[in-house]
Amino acid sequence: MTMHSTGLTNENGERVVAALDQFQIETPSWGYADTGTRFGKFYQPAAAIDLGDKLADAGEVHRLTGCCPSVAVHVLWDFPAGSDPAEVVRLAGQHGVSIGSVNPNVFQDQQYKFGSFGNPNEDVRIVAMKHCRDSVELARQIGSRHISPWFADGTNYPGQDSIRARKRRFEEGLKQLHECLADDQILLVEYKPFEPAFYQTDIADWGMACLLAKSAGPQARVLVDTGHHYLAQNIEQIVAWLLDEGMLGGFHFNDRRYADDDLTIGSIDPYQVFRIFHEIHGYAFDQGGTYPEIAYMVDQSHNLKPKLEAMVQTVVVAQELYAKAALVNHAALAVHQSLGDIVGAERLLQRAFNTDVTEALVTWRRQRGLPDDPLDALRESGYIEKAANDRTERREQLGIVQSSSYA
Ligand SMILES: [Mn+2]
Repeated sequence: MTMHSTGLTNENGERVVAALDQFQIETPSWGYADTGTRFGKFYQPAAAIDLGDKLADAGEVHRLTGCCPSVAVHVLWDFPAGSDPAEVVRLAGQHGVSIGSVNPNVFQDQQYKFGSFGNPNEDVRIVAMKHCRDSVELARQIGSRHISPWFADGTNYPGQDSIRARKRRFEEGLKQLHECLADDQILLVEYKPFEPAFYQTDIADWGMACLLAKSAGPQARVLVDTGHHYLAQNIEQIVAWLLDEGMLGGFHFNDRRYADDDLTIGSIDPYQVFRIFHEIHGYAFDQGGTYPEIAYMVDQSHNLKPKLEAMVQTVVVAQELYAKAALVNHAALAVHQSLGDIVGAERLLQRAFNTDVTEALVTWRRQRGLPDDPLDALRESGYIEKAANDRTERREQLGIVQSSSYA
């Protein structure tokens, strides 16, 4: 058997390289700033103060990993009134990244106490729609293709509002929002079973998201946030169904042990992430090797781990699991499946999962002039210490207090 310079067989080495070449991950601007749980924040001296810092950090992650060329932005947090979109695009370019998905914010303001698109008050629905339409327009100005609203909508008590009326308000709202998309823009519909609403969330699962996306129009897709599922839910099955329906638009990567924990991906259950990626590689194999367009994004905001380290760790773990999943021999798998050979089929997955792809990843990185180990390189670069010093000084000048109280 000939060996590739990756330590794998030639065929497997090529599979890993081909997989990594088309796997890009968008990091979130909010993952670089001081954010935390609803109970409190633990501030980090190196946390980004403004959008410039966030873009610099995202640029550093891309410089180290070579696979994170875009940054997701939050309209309210990153584009305060009066900010110039062209200037933001220029700033991103200066840091070697581009602006990716645009996330409207219809959950933070006081008026959204009873929801946004699902709110029983039409005046609030109009305000929410205007913000979302403005976000689509902003996305168009900065050349962003993905509009990714997250709706905190739902109710906390039985009888609080009509579930069917809320459903219809969402159908109407998403349809209206879809109407203002440019031809190449995609509306991502994200779902979540609970929190902050604890009786019913208006878009609670992939089925509701899929129905709403289909009724909204041809440019709407479902966004799978890996943390937004009940315990024991088979996420790869959801992914397989969405792929088969042509409705999988993207992912928000994170891991969880209980609910929406926003832990680094693969920290709790790497085999689940592997199985999700396996469905995607299998789908592409069935399509003659063509991969569907999927927006891979990170949705994590670390309160305990150093933010930049957690981001790089997330990216390299995702790459590793994506590469492992690419090693499954789909033709052989089909044979096992047709013979009813369950053990043989399962072993193909287990063998791929247990294959050490470290060397293959190093080879891929060296060929692209990237550090062998992006996390080691980050630690050795002194970037975090420098950011901590510079930003602490700037906070003092700006009078920003990283207060220990809840904010
Ligand atoms: Mn999310």
